[in-house]
Amino acid sequence: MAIQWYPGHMTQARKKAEETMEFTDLVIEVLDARVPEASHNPVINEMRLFRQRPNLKILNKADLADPKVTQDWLNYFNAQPNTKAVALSCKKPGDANKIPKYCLALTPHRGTHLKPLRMLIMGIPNVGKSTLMNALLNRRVAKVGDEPAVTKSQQRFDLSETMSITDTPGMMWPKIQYESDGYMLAASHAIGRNAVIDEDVALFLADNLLKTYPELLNVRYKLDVSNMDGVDLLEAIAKRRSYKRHDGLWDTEKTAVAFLTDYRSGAIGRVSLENPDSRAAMIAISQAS
Ligand SMILES: Nc1nc2c(ncn2[C@@H]2O[C@H](COP(=O)(O)OP(=O)(O)OP(=O)(O)O)[C@@H](O)[C@H]2O)c(=O)[nH]1
Ligand SMILES: [Mg+2]
Repeated sequence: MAIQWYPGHMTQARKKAEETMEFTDLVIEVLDARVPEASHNPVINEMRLFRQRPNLKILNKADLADPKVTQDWLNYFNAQPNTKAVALSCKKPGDANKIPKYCLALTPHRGTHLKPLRMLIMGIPNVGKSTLMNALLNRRVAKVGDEPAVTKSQQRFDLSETMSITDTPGMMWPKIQYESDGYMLAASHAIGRNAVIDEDVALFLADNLLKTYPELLNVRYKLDVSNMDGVDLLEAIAKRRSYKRHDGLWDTEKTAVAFLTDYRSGAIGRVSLENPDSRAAMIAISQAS
């Protein structure tokens, strides 16, 4: 089942972003460091390139991602033109302080009283845009929360007399091209729960993590996961935790939610769901079929 989520308010958010882009000098695109390409909205790129705005990509939630894979992604993005990529954790005090410096380096003609630097924070839902905004301003101006579509409208603030910053509502795009991207986004909580079935998403996540981080799963769930597939793993977790329904069957829904929560909170460990090589392979297979 392909996951698609494009609620009505995002059409409005897109129109508003297009308007603001005209009066923007640089786009700060916030990505989820665990799924950096899957969390990249192609529509944001179209808008940015139409106005030829440079791009600072932030691989946020780096505290939850595999540091080695994050470094591979930074090398990959930093090879792109007119782009600078950095990894950070907006929740860590001080981590966002280096952002203005990177933005100024990308826009050498802005950042003066005459020509202030106008930055626009964009990205899909729940990647930490508003957390970044609050960190940059060092006060809580924007509401944040671990669910998609918390921010409903744009908010602009002055960082200094020569810099301003605008937070925007999370934006999806009308059609997610690759099925696995939909699952990665749902696992990472960028997609509304009304558009997904938790058990399906948990199964995708279990299969993905079994391939790349079996040791972390062994430790977290006190199991031997060798020879297990996703279904086996979720059933083993249900058994270990005694998640049973009233009718005596294993509670697959409760298990799925617990497993997803463990991933989202970092309880399994620092993991990435894709790396540049796995992404290239996924695209090659998809194009061949
Ligand atoms: N672990 C971790 N969590 C983070 C980080 N940045 C943000 N979060 C959490 O991610 C969740 C979403 O943060 P928001 O700032 O509301 O995300 P947003 O992109 O503004 O989301 P929308 O407004 O819904 O589009 C919150 O629970 C934050 O606490 C980070 O660097 N690390
Ligand atoms: Mg927000």
